[in-house]
Amino acid sequence: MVLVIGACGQLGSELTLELRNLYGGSNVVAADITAPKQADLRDSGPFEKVDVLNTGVLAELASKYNFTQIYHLAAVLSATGEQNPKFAWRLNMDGLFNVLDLALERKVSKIFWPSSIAVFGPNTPRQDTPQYTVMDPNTVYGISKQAGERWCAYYFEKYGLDVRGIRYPGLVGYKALPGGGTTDYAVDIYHKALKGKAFECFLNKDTYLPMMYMPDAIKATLDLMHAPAEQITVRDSYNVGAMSFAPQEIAASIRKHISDFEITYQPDYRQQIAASWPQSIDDSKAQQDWGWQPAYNLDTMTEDILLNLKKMKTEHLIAH
Ligand code: VAH
Repeated sequence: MVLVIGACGQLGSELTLELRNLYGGSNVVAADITAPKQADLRDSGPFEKVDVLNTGVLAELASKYNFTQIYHLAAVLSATGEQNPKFAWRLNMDGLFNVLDLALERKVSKIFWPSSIAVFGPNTPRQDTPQYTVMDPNTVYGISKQAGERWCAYYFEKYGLDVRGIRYPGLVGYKALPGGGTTDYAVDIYHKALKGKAFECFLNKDTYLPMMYMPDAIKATLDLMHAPAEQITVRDSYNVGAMSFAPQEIAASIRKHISDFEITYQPDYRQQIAASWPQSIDDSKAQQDWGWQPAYNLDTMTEDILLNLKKMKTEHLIAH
């Protein structure tokens, strides 16, 4: 049995559906603080209401199902975390400890935990950021992910717990709206473009960030989790990359399909967060250890998103 905590989130909703395709719907328990709104997620397998800070509920869940794998995705992201630093730290850290301790106690064979390029900071080399380098994160989210990485490595080294992690870049998907990230502009822009609306971007036009299309993020996660343990040489979290772009470039990519698409730039507090992160990532360790290779670039991502959003819109219109 597989448990996905944070199954209703941007990554969790798509990862849960893919895991259910792989292992069978009834073998993947979706858990989150609120029930899924997406019909495919709601109707494809069991759901459990879980607050990852409630150890009693987690223990009951582990007794009800005999989990062999846990994907712990629940976290407060970078932008939201800056609005409520203490809660972000508590949920991101105590939530991780609760899951690591549960996994240890119940002898869960594999745990996945998402880190982020947010572990890097203003003094980290920003081009081709190495796997091991200066890390001075200056957001609560980034600090919690850096600390979380160290604790995952500790639970592996001290207790032999098979915890695996990836430093995700900004993730771009069209199926579920993101919540509270600094890279979320890259999701919202497609929805606005398709509605024929101008898009106001909260980052400067030339703010380069490492980004990844959701299908690649899912592939990286499963490639890592399915790799033999002896191939895994990084036990904090792997750098993983796919592409880097700035808002002006995603706008140009959209204009290849929607020629009159307009964008304006109104940087807010999230500009400062983005400016502290790398612009490109060296993921050679992930390539060497478990053969990481992305499939999408900016233009093929744009084409796929706009095609599928138009299809969803048509199906929605037909269905109603
Ligand atoms: C965020 N989407 O913006 C997340 C991600 C690299 C960014 O960790 O907080």
